[in-house]
Amino acid sequence: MHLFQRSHDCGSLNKTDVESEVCLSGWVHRYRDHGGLIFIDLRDRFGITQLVFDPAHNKEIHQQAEKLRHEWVISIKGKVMLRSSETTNLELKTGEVEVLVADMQIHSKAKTPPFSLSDDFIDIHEEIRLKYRYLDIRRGPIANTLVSRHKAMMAARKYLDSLSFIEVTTPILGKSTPEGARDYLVPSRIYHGSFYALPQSPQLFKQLLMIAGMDRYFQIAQCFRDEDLRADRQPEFTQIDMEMSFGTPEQLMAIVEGLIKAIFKECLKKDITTPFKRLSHKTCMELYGSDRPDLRFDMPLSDISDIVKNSTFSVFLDQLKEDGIVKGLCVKGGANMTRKDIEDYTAFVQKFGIQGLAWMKMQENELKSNIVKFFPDDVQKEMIAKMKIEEGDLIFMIADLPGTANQALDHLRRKIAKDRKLIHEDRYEFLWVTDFPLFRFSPEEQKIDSEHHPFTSPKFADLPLLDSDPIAARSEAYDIVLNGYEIGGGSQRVHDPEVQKKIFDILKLTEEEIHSRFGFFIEALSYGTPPHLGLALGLDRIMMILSKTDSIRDVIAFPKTQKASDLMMACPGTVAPAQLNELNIILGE
Ligand code: AMO
Repeated sequence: MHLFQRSHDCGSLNKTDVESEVCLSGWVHRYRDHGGLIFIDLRDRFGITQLVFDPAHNKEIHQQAEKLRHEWVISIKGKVMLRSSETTNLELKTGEVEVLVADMQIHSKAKTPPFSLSDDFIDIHEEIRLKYRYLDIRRGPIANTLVSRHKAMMAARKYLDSLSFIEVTTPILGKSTPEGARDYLVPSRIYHGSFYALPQSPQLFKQLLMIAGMDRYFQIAQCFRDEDLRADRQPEFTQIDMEMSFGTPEQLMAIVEGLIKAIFKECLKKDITTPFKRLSHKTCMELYGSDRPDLRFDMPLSDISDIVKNSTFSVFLDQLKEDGIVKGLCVKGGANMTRKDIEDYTAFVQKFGIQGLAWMKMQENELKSNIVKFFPDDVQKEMIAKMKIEEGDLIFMIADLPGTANQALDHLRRKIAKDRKLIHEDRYEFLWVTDFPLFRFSPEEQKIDSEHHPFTSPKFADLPLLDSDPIAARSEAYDIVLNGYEIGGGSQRVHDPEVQKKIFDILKLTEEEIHSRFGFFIEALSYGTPPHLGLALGLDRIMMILSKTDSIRDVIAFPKTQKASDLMMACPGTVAPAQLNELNIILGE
């Protein structure tokens, strides 16, 4: 059979095409038999066009059309006709016209799909959508996010190319990189007992490319991390990864802001305002209890430890004696909360290990609550001034260790904002968080870890702290936050092998570990390393926010479930014994 040659896609015909002979191809989206005339909505990625089969026009083709069913794939030839004003469909791009079919090829029939593809809005259980992902994509909304993702990648490539960044592909089979998550390992067939690790990011390769003199690198890179999954995490995800030599953090931040601007312009036709806000990690934690605050609403936290130490409220005083803090937030207009609301918020913070939630309401110009009597007038005055409490407001206060109090208040702040609809959903609030601590101490494991990764440079001024008080040292690292999501992170790198060695020592890596894990890298640093810095943006998270969805799976063509499985391919799966033999792997019981 000679395949009809498509002249237009299904989203392009309009009034100006009336009387033209056209050829369209696509899927049968809807089928209506109006006693005689058959109407078919033909769908492809670009849109929908109405076809008309008229027995008076072509009896044989009309008879063939009677057999068509949903999702059959066809091509047609026909003439574009103007629809009457009563039948014009203004919701469709092609709604003013229809095609009177003269000839048709049926390419393939379709089984009845497990869910309807002709209605974008019906809620289908995600498991079934993931099992039949190719049908889910055909429905439309996911296809739209994929198109948008493509535009973002094209915009990124164009923008970075214009600034002399070149895209270099780095290996997928490599050595473990210390990004902090568990690796996905691939056993070697040739070297029994040896493994490749899939990259958690191209971190070491991009630094090696700087040592190699490539100056400016980028890559739209697939990364793999075997970690606990959340709504914004996938085991396999995509970064827009960058690195540059001889630059400053200021320069890099301006380049990244330009990159994000280009992506937003391309995908949303929106001009975002730059430069983005900046907060040091310390201030950010003080104000929001989190290093990725959602700034689409106000409601900062206030540390009132110094004020309430002059109260007689023993719950607060006891905590302050135990190195705790007292911190709170002010809910504007919150005095209308009921006892039940307050009880619910108390139960909510208890999930984060908090004992209780203290509250006061400002009504008739005085603070009211069951605990006000423990707070002398001057203490109340200071609280009112610091927390900016006004008539009709409510304050919540938590006394606990700083980490616990901050975590609970961060969650409480977000929950109240959601419940009281305080979030400006149409806003994009970017924030740079800078001056992170270089290390963090893990009390459970009694050991020091890198806050980012071990190649992050200490702030120049804090270099002496590496010897005296490493935990106090700050890093030249910066995260970028959008609407409460961490969408990227990066840093100035260590380019001095001595400093790099000192950091490994603080991390308590033995000579042997350093040698076996990073020996090649330390050696590379010793052959003339330019000062360099970089950053990686989480493309999936950016697309998630741009597409206004809460699930990262909605912006990935073939995502994994929360339990890291692919329901369509039924993977991970078992392999043939012969394959295991080749790899010299014996499975345990
Ligand atoms: P980092 O680990 O901060 O930095 O990762 C950069 C960004 O990648 C995104 N991201 C994820 N997205 C989806 N699923 C995941 N499991 C996931 N993990 C991370 C986040 C994050 O901000 N090599 C460094 C970058 C550098 O220093 O240049 C790195 O990978 O948006």
